[in-house]
Amino acid sequence: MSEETPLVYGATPTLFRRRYVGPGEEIGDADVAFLGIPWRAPNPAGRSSLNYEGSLLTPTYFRTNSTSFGGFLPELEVDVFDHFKMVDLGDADVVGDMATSLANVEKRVAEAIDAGCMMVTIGGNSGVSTYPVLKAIAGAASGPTAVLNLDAHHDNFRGEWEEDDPRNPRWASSWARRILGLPGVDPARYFHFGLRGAVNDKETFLRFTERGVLREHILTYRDLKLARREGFDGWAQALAERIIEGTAKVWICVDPDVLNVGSNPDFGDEPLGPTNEEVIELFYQVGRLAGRRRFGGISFGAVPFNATSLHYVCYYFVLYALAGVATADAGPSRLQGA
Ligand SMILES: [Mn+2]
Repeated sequence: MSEETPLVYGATPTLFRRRYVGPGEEIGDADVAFLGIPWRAPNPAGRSSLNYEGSLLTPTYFRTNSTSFGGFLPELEVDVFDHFKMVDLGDADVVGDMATSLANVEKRVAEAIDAGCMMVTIGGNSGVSTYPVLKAIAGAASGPTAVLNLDAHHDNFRGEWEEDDPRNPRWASSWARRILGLPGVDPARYFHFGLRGAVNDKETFLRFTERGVLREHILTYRDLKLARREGFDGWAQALAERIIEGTAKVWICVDPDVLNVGSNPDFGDEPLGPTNEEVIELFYQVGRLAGRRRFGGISFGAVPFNATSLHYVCYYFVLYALAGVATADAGPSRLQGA
């Protein structure tokens, strides 16, 4: 680790103190590119503005909280940054006009993909921080792209973004359906893990299946419960195999409300969710099976800026997914049986 901390803007450090690459600058031989996407969804009536207005601040806080983290995971004996060079691209320009914001995000991601990078992104809310990221990844892939989306909620209301009221865009409640029409995204390769609870309505499954998603790819708490009974690690590996089979790329997306309400002290939304440990294992397995060629990236939406312990959890998600990629085909999972 260099002695001097690279800075994004003012005294804000880069993620994990990696090299900063501003707009138009050379990405060079980086393997992983991080991009902040500070877009806020309009907060719905009756819900806390922290997850909406507050998420504008998340990329900056996420970077600042990361400075004590390196890339070495003693429990795997893998240093992610020995395998992969990561750069921080700063934040995408999110502006008042939706089409411009989407294009700005897509351009930064496409440049990094062109340079051969896997992506790590953080919003902001889902929608602007997810749709154009996946668009760029899937658009550059040589075949179909699979999606592994972790969310307690469907986020799949009908309607396209061009139909939104510009002053009240509906991305946060619609993005998971909107991505299914992106070129290169195969709805039959969309996997949703952790869906549960009564925020979801009766048409939750229908709005996915009518767009080509397979019902058996929507994994609820009932699947998680069965997985625990038969052994979560083996189940996660089998799921990762199903996701990766026949795909050119895989992209992971995380809404942190997927985590069980007791998972960390700073944030919780719903009970009956996966634990941090279970999500970490799943991402590690997906990384291992995808490998460098097929791992497209991992994106986070709706992470509150002040949920510091949740940020720490997200670093594990990133580092374990990348550790999986780094040790792809290196033999059996080191977590299994541990
Ligand atoms: Mn959610």
